[in-house]
Amino acid sequence: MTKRAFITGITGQDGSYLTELLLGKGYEVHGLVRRASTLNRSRIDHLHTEPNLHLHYGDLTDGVSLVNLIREITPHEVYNLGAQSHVKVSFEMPEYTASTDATGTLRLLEAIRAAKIDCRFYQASTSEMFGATPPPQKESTAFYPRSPYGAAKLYAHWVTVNYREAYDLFAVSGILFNHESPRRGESFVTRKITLGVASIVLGVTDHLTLGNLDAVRDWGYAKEYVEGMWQMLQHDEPDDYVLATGRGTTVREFCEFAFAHAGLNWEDHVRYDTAYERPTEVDALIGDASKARDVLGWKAGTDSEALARLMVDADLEQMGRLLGRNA
Ligand code: NDP
Ligand code: GDR
Repeated sequence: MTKRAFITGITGQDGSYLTELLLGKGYEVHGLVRRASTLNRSRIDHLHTEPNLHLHYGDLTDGVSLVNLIREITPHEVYNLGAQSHVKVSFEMPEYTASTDATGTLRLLEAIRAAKIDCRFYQASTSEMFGATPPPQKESTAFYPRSPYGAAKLYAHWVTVNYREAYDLFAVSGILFNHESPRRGESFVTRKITLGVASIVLGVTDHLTLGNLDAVRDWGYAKEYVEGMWQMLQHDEPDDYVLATGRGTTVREFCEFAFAHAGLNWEDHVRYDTAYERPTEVDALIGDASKARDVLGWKAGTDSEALARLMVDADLEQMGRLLGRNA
């Protein structure tokens, strides 16, 4: 039997890697795409001739579209990756963030419940839910979100747990720490840094402007994390799992790794601007993923230094090609 998966957020970083993974496993993949005045599908463009990939217009803020799609597709697995995922932007668009990330999850769960289908549900939860609680953080650590994004995701997490307990839905919440790749959105700090390095090497600019360099994050490689999402849905019992590398790195250290890989000294090129600070910051996130390792056999294989190198290489290659130059 061909399994059908429905992915919200298919055009995002994780959605694109997950689609590749599921197509490779023989799934029929259905993805939710938002209508925009320009096509926003660059991360999945290379898959457009795949006969098992189907895209549908819809939005997490539009409950009717979700009800219709779930009824039409009758998926065996639903991955809810769609979100307004930028923490700083959530301070500027708190209501929209709540509608997409919190109520959007509720809308999707209700659509599944109303369709009365037997389907497994994955919720893209986040280490941002731990917020101010000091590391190491694991599944039983107390939540203390520090942004409208973190608070919205916490609602989505708890409503996922509630639907599991109330309606016996196979619903899991993957509490993922930061994960990056060459497909990472350009305004997240790792990608901003690696793009900055490529721009400096190729002579497009001579500096990069950042905010808080002291924040500690646990950065892993997105391609490995989507494997963990899939593994959570294949397990016998629905449960919640942290995915992380277990290593903390400051933004400053990530700069060091990325600039050094291109033979540069970060201090010669990085400037500071308060505009990139947040009203409330999350100081340190370092995950303990031992439950995922013990129960699922999942383990991160790429640390922040290797990640910085692979992202710099990809940006140099891509930007060099665009500019018609070699790095
Ligand atoms: P991205 O920002 O790369 O992708 C977000 C996706 O959500 C895009 O496909 C976007 O569509 C879609 N989207 C945004 N708003 C809506 C909406 N209103 N209705 C439907 N779809 C919408 O995120 P990532 O791939 O990095 O992350 C995937 C998920 O995992 C997100 O929920 C994120 O919050 C969560 N997460 C991410 C972590 C990370 O480190 N990457 C860590 C922990 C959790 P469009 O392309 O049209 O903008
Ligand atoms: P984060 O990622 O907020 O952890 O959320 P981001 O890369 O935006 O910030 C990480 C840390 O870097 C500091 N920082 C800057 N951040 C950005 N974006 N731009 C800058 O110029 C800059 N300078 C310093 C930030 O203050 C912060 O401390 C990501 C998202 O993917 C969420 O969706 C996800 O849930 C979490 O990771 C886990």
